[in-house]
Amino acid sequence: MRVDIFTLFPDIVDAYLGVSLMGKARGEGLLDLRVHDLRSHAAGVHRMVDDAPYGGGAGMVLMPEPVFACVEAAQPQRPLLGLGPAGRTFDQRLARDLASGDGFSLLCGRYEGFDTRITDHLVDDEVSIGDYVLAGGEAAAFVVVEAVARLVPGVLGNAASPDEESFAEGLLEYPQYTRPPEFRGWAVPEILRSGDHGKVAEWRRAQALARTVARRPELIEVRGGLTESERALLERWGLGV
Ligand code: 6GU
Repeated sequence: MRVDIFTLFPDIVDAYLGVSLMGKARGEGLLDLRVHDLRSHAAGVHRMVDDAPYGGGAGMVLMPEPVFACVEAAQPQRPLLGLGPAGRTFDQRLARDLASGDGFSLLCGRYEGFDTRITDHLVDDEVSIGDYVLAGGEAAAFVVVEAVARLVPGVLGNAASPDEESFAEGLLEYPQYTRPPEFRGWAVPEILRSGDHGKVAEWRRAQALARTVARRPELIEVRGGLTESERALLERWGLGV
C-alpha cells in the first residue's frame, strides 16, 4: 500500500510514522509511506506557502501555487484527501474502504485552511477526524494512517482481531481482562475463566451491546434498534434495558 503525505512538518510526520506499527510495516515493505514537504516547491527566498485571506479575517490560508506544484511533482497515489475540519467525518468504514485499495494520499492543512481552488481542483475529497478544530492536519493524518494501516493484511500480528474489535459490527468492544485473576480486590468475571467458549462469546456479545446502549445509543439507532433476541440476551445476563 502506498501512502503519500503532504505537510509543512515533514520531520514530525516522518518521525511519528517511523516507529511502532507503521515503522514495522514500512520496514517489512507492507507500507510505502512517502512524506512530501509542501515548502519544497514554494517560490522565493522566504518559501512562502500561506497568505492572508481575501475578504479579510484572521489567520493565513495555504496558497494554491506551492501546493499544486508539490502534488503535481509527486504524482501521488489517489484518492488524495484534504484534511480539515470541514471534511466528511472519518470513521471505521472509510478506514476499511481505504485499506481495501492500493493506497491513498493526505494533504495536511495548516493555519485557517486551504485556498478553495485546492479543495475544488486538486484533492478528491475532504476528510475531518471529528467535530473539533485542530491547528493543522498532521495529527489527523496520524489518525487516518494508523487506522488504515492496521487493517492492511500482515500489518497486525493477530490477523483475526480487526473483525472482533469496536465498530467492526457497529458495536463497542466488550471489556477485556488479563492476569492476575484478582487485583486490589477487583476480580475478573468468573465466566471468562470458566473455559466455556460458548458462554464466553455470549457474555461478550451481551457486554458489547450493553456498553453501546449506555455510551453510544446513536450506534444502536443506526443498526435499527435492538432486536428481540438482543433484548432477550441482555435480559439473560442481567443487563436489560
Ligand atoms: Cl483533518 N484538520 C484540522 N485542522 N482540524 C480538524 C480536523 C482536521 N479534523 C477535525 N478537526
